[in-house]
Amino acid sequence: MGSVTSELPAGRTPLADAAETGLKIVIVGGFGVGKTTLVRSVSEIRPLNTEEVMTQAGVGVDETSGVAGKTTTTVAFDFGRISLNERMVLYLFGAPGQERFWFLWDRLFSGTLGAVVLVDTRRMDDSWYAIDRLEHHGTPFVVAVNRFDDDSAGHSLDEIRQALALPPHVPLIECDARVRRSGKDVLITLVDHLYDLAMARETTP
Ligand SMILES: Nc1nc2c(ncn2[C@@H]2O[C@H](COP(=O)(O)OP(=O)(O)OP(=O)(O)O)[C@@H](O)[C@H]2O)c(=O)[nH]1
Ligand SMILES: [Mg+2]
Repeated sequence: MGSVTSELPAGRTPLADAAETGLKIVIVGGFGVGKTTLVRSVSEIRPLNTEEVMTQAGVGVDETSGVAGKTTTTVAFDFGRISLNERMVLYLFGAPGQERFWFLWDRLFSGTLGAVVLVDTRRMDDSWYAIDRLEHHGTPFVVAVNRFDDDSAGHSLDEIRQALALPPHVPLIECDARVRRSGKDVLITLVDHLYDLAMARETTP
């Protein structure tokens, strides 16, 4: 495990004939952490996005502090696809980040093999809900810190692990959701983690 065959830019890529294993992965995290951006940058098909323009009507409802410049928000989910190798395909579901859409999450988690929690260190509190829900569902996850350019505090991964009270076995990595290679590395980390968990289950009597 570890290498991704497709280096194609996002576009229409037919699914390989040999593809036989489809894994459902969800991307969760607080409002505006870059979930849609991540699905968009790694997907080999043009992703389905349910973005809506945030309007004046959302002022006071949509929580935009810390995400100035953001003009759209996900209202249902993002959907994308990436082939990890000839046989294994990941289907990516990006969750909506705003609190008023959180009721959709539990449905989105059904049949999910694993999840990525995207974290913006400027608004770390937003990550709690995602981590709580995943732990509640027993869905394995990795945490990826999406570093924004104006992240002046520059907390180390150790500090972030402590702040989120993450157990040592949960992988924690940095990424740039805008960069395809970086997004793929996050997904590979998750798949490796799932593999390790499955192996550990097999070897425990
Ligand atoms: N500078 C910088 N901007 C980013 C990064 N990732 C995402 N963005 C921008 O941040 C904004 C929010 O990204 P989205 O992908 O819409 O965030 P989201 O998590 O899907 O948001 P909701 O679905 O509304 O919760 C967009 O304008 C992105 O271009 C990053 O790593 N660095
Ligand atoms: Mg989104």
